[in-house]
Amino acid sequence: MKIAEYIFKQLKAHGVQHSFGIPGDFILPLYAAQEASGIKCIVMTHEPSAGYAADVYARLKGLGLATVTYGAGALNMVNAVALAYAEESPVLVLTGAPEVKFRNPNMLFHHRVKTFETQHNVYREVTASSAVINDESTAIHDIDRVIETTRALSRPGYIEVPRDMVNQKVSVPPRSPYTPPKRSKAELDEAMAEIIGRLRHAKKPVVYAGVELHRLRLVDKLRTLVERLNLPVTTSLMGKTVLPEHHPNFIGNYMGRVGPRAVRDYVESSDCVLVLGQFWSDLDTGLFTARPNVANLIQATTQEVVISHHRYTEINVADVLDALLKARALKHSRFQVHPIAKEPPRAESQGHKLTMLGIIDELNQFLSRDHIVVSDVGDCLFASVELKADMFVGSGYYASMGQGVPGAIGAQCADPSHRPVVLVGDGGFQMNGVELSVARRYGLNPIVIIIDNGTFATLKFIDQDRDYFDVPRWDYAGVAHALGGKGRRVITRSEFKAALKAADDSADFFVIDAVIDKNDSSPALKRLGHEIGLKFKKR
Ligand SMILES: Cc1ncc(C[n+]2csc(CCOP(=O)(O)OP(=O)(O)O)c2C)c(N)n1
Repeated sequence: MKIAEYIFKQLKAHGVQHSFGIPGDFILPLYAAQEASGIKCIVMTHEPSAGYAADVYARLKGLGLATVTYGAGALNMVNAVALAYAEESPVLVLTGAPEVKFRNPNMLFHHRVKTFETQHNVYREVTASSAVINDESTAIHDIDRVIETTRALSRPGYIEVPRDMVNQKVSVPPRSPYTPPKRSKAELDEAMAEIIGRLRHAKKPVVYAGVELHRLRLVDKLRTLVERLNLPVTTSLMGKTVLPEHHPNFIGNYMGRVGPRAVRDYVESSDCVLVLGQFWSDLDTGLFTARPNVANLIQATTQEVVISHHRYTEINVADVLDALLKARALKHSRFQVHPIAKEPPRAESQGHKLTMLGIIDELNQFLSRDHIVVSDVGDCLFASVELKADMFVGSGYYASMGQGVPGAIGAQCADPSHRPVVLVGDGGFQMNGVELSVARRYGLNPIVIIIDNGTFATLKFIDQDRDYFDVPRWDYAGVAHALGGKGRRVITRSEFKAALKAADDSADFFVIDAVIDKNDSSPALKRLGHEIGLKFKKR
């Protein structure tokens, strides 16, 4: 079998049906093989977008593929792959390269930087596994290793195939699949005795569920567990929709003093917080203001299990979930989901003009089980704390602007049964909103809501108003029309509501230019600004 045939056959076996990229001369033979394999390449306008689209595709399908040319292409995508690494998304980067036989240091092929290896060296920093396929005898082993590691660790992988290796024939040895690290039964027994003991005696337990459950494909097990034991569940921004938010056991997003007060009170008054697959970053914890009492914490991640102050390093969150589901001692346990205190009514201060609060409230009425929300970075991400969604994707940790529109393309390719609703700031949209022309070309129809405040509001709330935060005003509805879709500018809440209805009725992509005041923001961004003021501004 030819090397390229083998790569695409393996990727298809893992459910990959699309790739995202831009062709270039060093990757043309791979593109031809990709086409022959039946994997459809979505050609984006710019490589960072290919990375973002592959990332969101990977989050939803368990493996995503970005196919980019050597140097100018692959190096142009590094930031998006860094995001995927930081947020544990299994993206495979497949790149072409100059022929092995021409790799003489004195030969200056175009797109080369320092050496032929520069690109691979850069990618080593943002991937969990990588290989340059320059030897037929190890090719199959290397390809298997990178694909399996990408899946198992849910972190990007990198395969570079020089042009003269693409169609080399290799024999395929019997597969030696990835062997996961050994688990300790003794550790698991001891930890479970403690976890079950704590749970059984808990008066007000709560599950704080994180994004790793999604990446490790454990969301069904989480749901079974919380329904069986009737456990309340909170998530952070990163873990948003690990449990669909219309589920009766969901109590809201927990982000310390930046999230809703009632959720914070619930979690911080719990005597047993079962933290599953959560990593504690600054944004996710509301600048580390999420501080449940460590003595009440049971934390299980992909790496270890920590109970109060002691840790077990040879078991992980998957082991704990499995053991909890099997635990006979919990068979008759049913806990209580205490009612969440109602938030005080929110004042719409600006008459009938559209505000962030109005946008959130209207979206909460509009969003259904048929939508997936893809949020860019900016106040739209903070506003999402108060959005009730069943499917949500956002860069809540690495926080790279520009993921929204291309991410929606990846989302709709991965799951055509959910129409993407993109939330994006005007700054974020100006980075790569033009990818909507790609959406149109491939028959995709996201609804794109641009929070048009004429400024980098997030930075303004963190710092103060500055000229260099201004975002030039564009005619976004006009841009949508020029790219072949529909668009509408709205300045009142009722216009926004009507635009959502029109977007819902439209089969084309639909841009809603939601104009709000420059000084307006979501409640969460206001709270974040306040916390930043307390922590950093006085320095
Ligand atoms: C790729 C990238 N560049 C720069 C930043 C820094 N940054 C964080 S928020 C922000 C402003 C976002 O502006 P906009 O998209 O208009 O959203 P708003 O804050 O106004 O809601 C910037 C520039 C970033 N997070 N990502």
